[in-house]
Amino acid sequence: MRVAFVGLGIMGHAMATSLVKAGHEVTVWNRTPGKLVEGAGVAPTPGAAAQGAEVVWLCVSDTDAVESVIFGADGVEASLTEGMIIADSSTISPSATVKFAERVGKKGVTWVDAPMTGSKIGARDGTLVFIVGGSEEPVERLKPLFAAMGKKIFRMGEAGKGQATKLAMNLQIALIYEGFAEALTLATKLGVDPQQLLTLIEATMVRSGVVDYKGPFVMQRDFTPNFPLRLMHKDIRLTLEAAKEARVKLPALETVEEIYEMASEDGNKDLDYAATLTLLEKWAGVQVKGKAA
Ligand code: NA7
Repeated sequence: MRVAFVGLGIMGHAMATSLVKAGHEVTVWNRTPGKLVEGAGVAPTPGAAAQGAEVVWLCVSDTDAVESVIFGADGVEASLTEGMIIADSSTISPSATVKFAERVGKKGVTWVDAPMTGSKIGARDGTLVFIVGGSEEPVERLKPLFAAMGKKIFRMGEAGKGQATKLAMNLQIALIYEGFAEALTLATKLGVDPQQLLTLIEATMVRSGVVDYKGPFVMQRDFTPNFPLRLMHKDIRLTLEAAKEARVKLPALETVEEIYEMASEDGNKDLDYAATLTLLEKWAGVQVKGKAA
């Protein structure tokens, strides 16, 4: 398929590379020039990238970035023609997604929100899981592209429902990790070996995918970003906004948001979100260390 790929960050670069490897005809655009994908064409603007494309795939930071690459100066909008699909893998506001979908719908263009989970490693290995909102027909047409970049798709309903579900998923990741980080901090302060605590967690119902994944990194104090703290913080804020719009109260997430705010102020925003642990350690006056650290 002819695909315009907009946004070559940690995730987008790997995803566009997977599309090229699967034989699709890809043209890329990135805000900061100089980021290239081997085998793909480069366009000077998002609008130019979208010219003649069947699908415009987005992977940019946030709601404002999506709005600007689609509807801003030199944006995709001027190149939209009937039958095109915009697929958005950025994690953004569900209600803004519905508005964007309505606006491009007037030109006969369908919007599919396709945020994903699987982080940097999933994007590199083409094993992402896509959480999709949009009508069945365009989602079906996108299947070869999903297959090139991921291992599974879950269609959750019409446009916006992918984003809504993604926020509900990240809410859990943030809270589960925070529970793990608080447990490690308390146990260390009370003189328990954190490595032994991790072994116990893994042998009991306390075990979780989040801890399976993050535990080994934390034990080695490796906070290089698989999923940067600043992006998880953005998702937490989006979740709280969506909750406010829907008049839902999320007291635990509100507290975790404050921790992310302070951890960012402490200079951790470009590290992995696992680095929120370092703030708890600072307050407790301890450092969690596994045997390998
Ligand atoms: P990164 O690595 O922070 O990359 C973000 C990308 O978004 C990068 O290409 C940025 O371009 C681009 N960006 C950011 N703001 C804008 C604006 N205003 N206009 C155009 N392009 C912009 O994030 P990830 O790849 O890890 O994640 C991307 C999304 O997937 C995000 O929503 C996650 O939550 C999930 P730059 O190179 O900085 O010029």
